[in-house]
Amino acid sequence: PSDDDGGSVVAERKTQKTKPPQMYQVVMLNDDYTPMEFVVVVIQEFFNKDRETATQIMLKIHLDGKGICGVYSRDVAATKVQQVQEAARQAGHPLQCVSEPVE
Ligand code: TYC
Repeated sequence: PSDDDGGSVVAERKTQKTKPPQMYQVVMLNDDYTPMEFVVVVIQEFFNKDRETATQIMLKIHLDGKGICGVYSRDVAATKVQQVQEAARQAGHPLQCVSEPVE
């Protein structure tokens, strides 16, 4: 028995075949009812931000109407949106977030 594959060699690609995957930003939307503290906790919990960063993002959303909480592959972004929607639903807050392709 031997590890030798018999000498076959897979040619190295000289040009890149695949593009990097489309990334999606998860955008949180402002509303008049969701408590600031709830938004900060959600951003910390689901977007892995420290409290200071989460507070800055929340205030940006509050002032600008929306803000990016993170950028992920399509599936991960969709999961984040679902997690936020479920947490908001459970708490009875109207907090909304969407995912959209970057660029
Ligand atoms: N505007 C809300 C308030 O004044 C706070 C808030 C911030 C709500 C961000 C949603 O995504 C949001 N209580």
